[in-house]
Amino acid sequence: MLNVEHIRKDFPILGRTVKGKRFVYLDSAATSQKPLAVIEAEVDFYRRYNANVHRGVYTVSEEATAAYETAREKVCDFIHARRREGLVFTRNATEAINLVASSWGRTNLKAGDEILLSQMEHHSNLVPWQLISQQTGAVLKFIPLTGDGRLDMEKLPGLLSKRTKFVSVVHVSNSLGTINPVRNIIDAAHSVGALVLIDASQSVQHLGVNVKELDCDFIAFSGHKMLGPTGIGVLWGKPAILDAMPPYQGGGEMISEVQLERSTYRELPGKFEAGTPNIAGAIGLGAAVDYLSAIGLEEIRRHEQGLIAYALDQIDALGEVEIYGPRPDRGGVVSFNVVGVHPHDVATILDEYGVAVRAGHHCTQPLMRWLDVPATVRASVYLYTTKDDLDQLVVGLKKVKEVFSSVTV
Ligand code: 7TS
Repeated sequence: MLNVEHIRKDFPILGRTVKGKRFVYLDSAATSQKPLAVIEAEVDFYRRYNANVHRGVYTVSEEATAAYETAREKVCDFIHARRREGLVFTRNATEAINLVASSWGRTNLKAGDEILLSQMEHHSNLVPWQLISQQTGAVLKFIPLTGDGRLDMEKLPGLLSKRTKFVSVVHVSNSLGTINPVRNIIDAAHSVGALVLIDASQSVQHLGVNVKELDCDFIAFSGHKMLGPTGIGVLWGKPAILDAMPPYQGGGEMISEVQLERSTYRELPGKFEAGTPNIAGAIGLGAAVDYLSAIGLEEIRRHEQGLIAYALDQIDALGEVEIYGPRPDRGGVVSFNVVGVHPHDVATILDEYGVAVRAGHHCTQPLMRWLDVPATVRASVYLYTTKDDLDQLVVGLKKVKEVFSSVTV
């Protein structure tokens, strides 16, 4: 059992109030809160050993470089990646996916090739592929959904052929909470010779990801959803594949030798890290990984499953609420609508109760169209969430129903 009260003390922001109420943060799928260990790791870098990396021969720069590279090793261990060359620090998951779509796509795709995505992708795993499809003539295909919001795996074989060159799918849906059978998708894609990217933005911090077991070719995720700072993300790729890809951005840091007309590039992963990186962010992410590892993802997952089951029961019991996504197994999100009430109105009233939820399309507009709603309310939990938080959500939702039933009468 997680000692949540103890954990909460590590997150200073959870002690604040909003509109005179206890702050209830139910938007961890958008970004997680940060423990003191992460905040202090960043501050410590700036206070004690701030210098640029990979260039200074002086002590402080060497310390900064060592800390940056140690962070890379920590993240590698966290995702069970054997070789640090495969781990590229990016700004976020979005940049990681753009890197692959652009660098791999420009080099390897041609008219008539196919890229397979799904209907539940975040815009970050959709728009970069649209751009590359427009540039290369490659065709986008989509795995459709079943009625309860899972990938329709029966349709998968019919969507894969030797024309399929790349498959990019989300591990856990940020809007529905669906946990996708990525291992099966990876195996099926590999059997037709396609490469696979897994968008692990909503899974690496909850379920964990083992790149060795999954045998995926790339994974992408953001630091800020896993207790780390904003502005730091990860692309992990199989080193042999990354090595064969051209640089994504050019500039300092990523070169070996520069002539006026042409250049040679650094070895992996430097080739893909142009310019001064987010040193403090990487160090903060390393601290986040340490924090999560010390607690253990299995414990966190068990805690979240209890919370989600409780939330589903409580929200269901309110009546006149539509809940989206599969049950019972899902990630740490509950998306729903109070019948007849716009999600933004729900979120605004909840804010009066100190409750932060996201209302909107969650950057999954095609999925919203499939649900046939403009938007949903989404409550998402993490290791610091309590049943009291969910009770406060329910109190707020009762108020929403009360306010809107009097409006319609
Ligand atoms: N993929 C998934 C599945 C996501 O949930 C998100 C962010 C991203 C990619 C992009 O991450 P970024 O850090 O590069 O922006 N999802 C959300 C969300 O659900 N609410 O706010 C951001």
